[in-house]
Amino acid sequence: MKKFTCVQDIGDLRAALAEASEVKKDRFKYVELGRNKTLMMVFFNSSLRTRLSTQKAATNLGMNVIVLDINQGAWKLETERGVVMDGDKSEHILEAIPVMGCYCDIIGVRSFARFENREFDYQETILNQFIEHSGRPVFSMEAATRHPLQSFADLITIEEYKRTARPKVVMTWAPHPRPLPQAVPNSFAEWMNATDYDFVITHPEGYELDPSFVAGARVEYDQMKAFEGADFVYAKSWAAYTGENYGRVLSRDRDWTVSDRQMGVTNKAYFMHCLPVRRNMIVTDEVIESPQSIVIPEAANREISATVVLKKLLEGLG
Ligand code: AN0
Ligand code: CP
Repeated sequence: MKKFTCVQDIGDLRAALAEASEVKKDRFKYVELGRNKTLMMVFFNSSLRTRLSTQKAATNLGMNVIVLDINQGAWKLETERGVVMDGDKSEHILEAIPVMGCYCDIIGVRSFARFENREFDYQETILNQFIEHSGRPVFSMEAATRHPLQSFADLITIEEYKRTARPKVVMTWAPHPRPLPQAVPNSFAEWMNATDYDFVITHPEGYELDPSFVAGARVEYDQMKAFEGADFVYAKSWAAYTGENYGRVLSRDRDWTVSDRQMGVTNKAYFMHCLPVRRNMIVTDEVIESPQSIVIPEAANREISATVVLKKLLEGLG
């Protein structure tokens, strides 16, 4: 594998899931693979799980790890070409990226949507600059439009907990005080659409996602109807995508907060969320603390998805 930014990059999902369960049985099985190889993780945004699980995955594979927080100690980076750099940015990303590439073998990048310009975000301008200019295999640690390490971990988790061959998986929008990226819901939809699950998306009007991610999924605006018979409930807040409203919060309606009311009409659904989660905005204390909540095993699987992805990138170094 030469890069990992979307579901297509991982190849056959069955094979990837088989690798995940192999790694989960013995996470140090490939500890020789990464000897004298260096992973650089570059963060433009905060992280707890991605930072820790990806570093752990790299050490499972015997790699060295360098972490750079762009906003804490690095020079402020200009990202647009052609700008006269007479403001507060000291360095251009077009030099910074190839320099980073000099010191490592693989680069992970976290760079969220900025919500200033939908085209800039949806063209994955920052991630693609890394792919183009670093000279190294690049993987996404959540970019502007997708969070594939999360979605892969989500898929592993559903496979572990599912009670029927073709579970009903419902992704629901939930309220949040601040505008959050569409990367997690886009990516989850992309990965669910690559399976044969019964996948339903529910959200208030105005929160329609990019149609290329929704693809064949069913969209149901009535949340209670969507939850009927669900085996998995996947909650996430996101800001509006459509037109003038791009990046805006349109609703803080706490009727959409996942509570026992909605969980009561499901097929004893498991509750999932990528975390961090705002309690009593996204989900009630009762639901997230219930035995049906699998948010911690879901987070634990981030180590597994990252180990498989780094293993495949190391194998591709040649
Ligand atoms: C981020 C998001 O919604 O994309 C990261 C989630 C993994 N969440 C926040 O910024 C709170
Ligand atoms: N789920 C997830 O990616 O969490 P972090 O933002 O803490 O890395």
